[in-house]
Amino acid sequence: MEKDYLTIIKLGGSTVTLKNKPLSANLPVIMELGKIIKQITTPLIIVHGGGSFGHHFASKWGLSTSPQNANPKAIVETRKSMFDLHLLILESFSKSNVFPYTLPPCSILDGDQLSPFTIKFLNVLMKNNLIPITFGDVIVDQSGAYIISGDKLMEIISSSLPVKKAIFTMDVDGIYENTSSGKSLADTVNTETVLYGLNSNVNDVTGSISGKLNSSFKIAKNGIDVHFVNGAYPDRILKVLKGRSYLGSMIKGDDQ
Ligand code: IP8
Repeated sequence: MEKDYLTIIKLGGSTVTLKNKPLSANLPVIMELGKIIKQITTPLIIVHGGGSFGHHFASKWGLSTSPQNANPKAIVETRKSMFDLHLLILESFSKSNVFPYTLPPCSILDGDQLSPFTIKFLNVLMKNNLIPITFGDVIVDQSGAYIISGDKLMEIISSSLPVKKAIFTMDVDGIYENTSSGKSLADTVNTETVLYGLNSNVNDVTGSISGKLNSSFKIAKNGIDVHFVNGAYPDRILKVLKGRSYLGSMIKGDDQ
């Protein structure tokens, strides 16, 4: 694969679901995202979050990002909800002739890296005009059962592949900073930015905005620009990819 070649997009749970209404997909937004993704001509890998599907059951059962000896029912119920959401996304995308190839995290990971087979396989999929897609899930290994977030998957993918841009969609316009007059959208974010509204979502077992930023700073350390846009306005994704100005926030690769 060429250097600096690939785009990775995380469709945030707050974008693809109605976060405060359990088990409700945001179908109109998913549909619009599909239409925009259809227009992306460069290689792409998609990750999606759990929103009111995965997080609903993870909170109900007390699953978290720390490994534990979990009830099998907790694992299966939480995973099933992610598959349900995933199928809704696949169905919606296929109406826009967008054809993702599903890869649950357990099929691509070797510890906290992509397996060597996965790296070859992702290339094969993209050469066959398929868009690899994965999602936050419940992992089970020797240490127990734990949630892997889509943000962590973005981090893992970007450390193994020649990613040029990473894009996170959110239900707000980007990352907000504290200012004397309250809050304002931060054009660029760095480790000095005084952030507004951290951990505002109590039902998010993977850390909400602070978890996302944590992963994003790690991605940016690999020299990759990380962009945050409102998923309800998916044309902003195309603007990012075309290098045009857009409403949103970014962390500049290597810029910390
Ligand atoms: O929404 C969480 O993924 P995220 C997945 O990307 C589950 O943090 C199963 C809660």
